[in-house]
Parts: sequence; C-alpha cells; structure tokens
Amino acid sequence: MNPNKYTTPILYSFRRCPFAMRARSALYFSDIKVILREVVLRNKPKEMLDVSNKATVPVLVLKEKVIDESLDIVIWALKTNDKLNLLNPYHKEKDKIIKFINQIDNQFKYHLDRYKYSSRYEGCKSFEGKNKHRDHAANYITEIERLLKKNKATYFYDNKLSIVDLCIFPLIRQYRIADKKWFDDNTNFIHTHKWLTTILELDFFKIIMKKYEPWREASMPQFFASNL
Ligand SMILES: N[C@@H](CCC(=O)N[C@@H](CS)C(=O)NCC(=O)O)C(=O)O
Repeated sequence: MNPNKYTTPILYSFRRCPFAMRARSALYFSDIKVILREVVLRNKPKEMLDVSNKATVPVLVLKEKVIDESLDIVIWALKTNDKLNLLNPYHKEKDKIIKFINQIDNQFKYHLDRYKYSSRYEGCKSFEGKNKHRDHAANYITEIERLLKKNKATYFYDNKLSIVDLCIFPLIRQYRIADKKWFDDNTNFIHTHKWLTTILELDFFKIIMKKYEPWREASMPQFFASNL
C-alpha cells in the first residue's frame, strides 16, 4: 500500500527532538515543503508505526520510500536541493564527518541523556551521577572547541554553515539547556558558545521551532516550509 496518498512528503516530527530538529533544518534549507505531523511520543500514531517499526521520530514518508533515520533525511533533502552547498564537507570528507556526527549522536548523547534527564536513570547500574555524565559529555565539547579554535571559525567547515553544524547544534543546545548558567559561564566553551549563539540567531531557527498541534487522523494537513 502506498504509505503517502499526498504528493507532498509527510514528516512525523516532535518539536523538541534534536534529531527531528536536524531533519527540519535540512528541509528548510532545501526548500522542501512537507506535511508536518506533530507526534506525542507516548502516544505515537498508528499511521507512523505502520510505515516505520523503529518507532522514533523523525520519519519522512515519500511516495516511493520511507526514511526513518534523521541523518538520512538530511542527506536526502540536501541532495534534492542544496543551493547553499551545505553538503560540501560530506562530498569532500564523507567518512570523517559522518564519524563525527555519529559520535555526537551516540557517545555524547548517551551522557547528555544521563545529565539532562538524570532522575530517569537514578538506580540504574551504569549511572555514574548527573555531574559525572555532564563532565564526560564536556569532553566532546572540548573537541568541538578545539576544532572551532583551530580553524579560527564560527562554523565547522570552511567557516560556512554546513551539514555538520545543522546535525550537531540541536544536541549541543540541549546540553546547554540542562544548565544554561553553568554552560555560559564555562570559559572552556567560549567558541562553542559563540557558534551556538550564531546558529540560534539565524532566521531558520525560528521557523523550525514553530509550534504545531499534535496530529490526529481527522486533522487538516499542517505544512512546514521555509517560507511559512
Ligand atoms: N537515530 C534516530 C534517533 C531518533 C530518536 O531517538 N528520536 C527520539 C526522540 S528525540 C524518539 O523518537 N524516541 C522514541 C520515544 O521517545 O518513544 C534518528 O537519528 O532518527
């Protein structure tokens, strides 16, 4: 059965999910309009689970296929239309940048979750304590700091916005939000702070963070597009 009866792609999304934020960022920069279905994570729609048994957002439903990994959505969108050449580092150093993004998505995110949502992990065997996980995650920020400092840059690659910035900023933003004062006062994070602030002040950020009502089967389509 065709999972999408519309000609417009459908994006199952969750506003604050860093992976969905990265997908919406790429869709924004590729000028791809989608029908956005805001998901309540504890009550995921059957329509989404029917097309992807991973049960995570984001999920992009095209006429011909379903893409249910955020990085794949980013790459698909930018390959479709990349007027700003955001894929430049991917074309030039694919393995290196995918490895870097994967590290943030996995190792960094592991500690981020235990720092930001520490109460969920109290009593778990592998839980080392909120601040220990904060400090483990900080090692990745140190690496980000080193890269930005080394290149004397605001952005990661060629000092221009790219897939690397779009993919990792939502996770670093979450890390800051866990304790803004601690992050902002940390003199070891000066370049990362500037980088994050610069990104959050770009026009696209307001658009990708627009609020949508949770989707129900009877809902009228709500659209997400760069010009909305
Ligand atoms: N590797 C996936 C991870 C996506 C992910 O973990 N999304 C979270 C929300 S941020 C989710 O849907 N979790 C399922 C749940 O909370 O039930 C991707 O990059 O798309």
